[in-house]
Amino acid sequence: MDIKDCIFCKIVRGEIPSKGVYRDDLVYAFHDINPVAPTHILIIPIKHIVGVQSLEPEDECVVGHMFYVARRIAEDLGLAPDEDLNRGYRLVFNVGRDAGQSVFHLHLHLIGGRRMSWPPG
Ligand code: DGP
Repeated sequence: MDIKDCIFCKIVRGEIPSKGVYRDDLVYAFHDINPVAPTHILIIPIKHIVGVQSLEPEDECVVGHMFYVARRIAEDLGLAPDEDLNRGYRLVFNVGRDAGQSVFHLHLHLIGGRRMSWPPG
């Protein structure tokens, strides 16, 4: 697929509206259109990367930054575990169609606000 047709590239460029929660030079974070929990945020690189399956060594910094931004957003939204390690949230990369990836622009799901079970479906 051409980058110009990528839904998340269009969101980054503002061609598709989104409810943003954070943006900097490397990443953009916004509310998932189809939330699976009270809080469901997607953190994506500004640069088009298909997914974890296509990461290159030069992408290590942006992936690390995605996790740090996820931590900060989770704290801002009151999801961070307390001193007894209660509460919490889940961070997920779906990698490939069998794992549930439907948008082929790298994205980290930040999901929280309810108890979650394991293993995932
Ligand atoms: P995945 O299945 O892991 O590829 O997750 C893709 C997510 O992207 C899915 O939870 C729904 C979300 N999504 C798809 N299209 C849009 C959109 O146009 N806007 C927003 N905010 N989220 C979208």
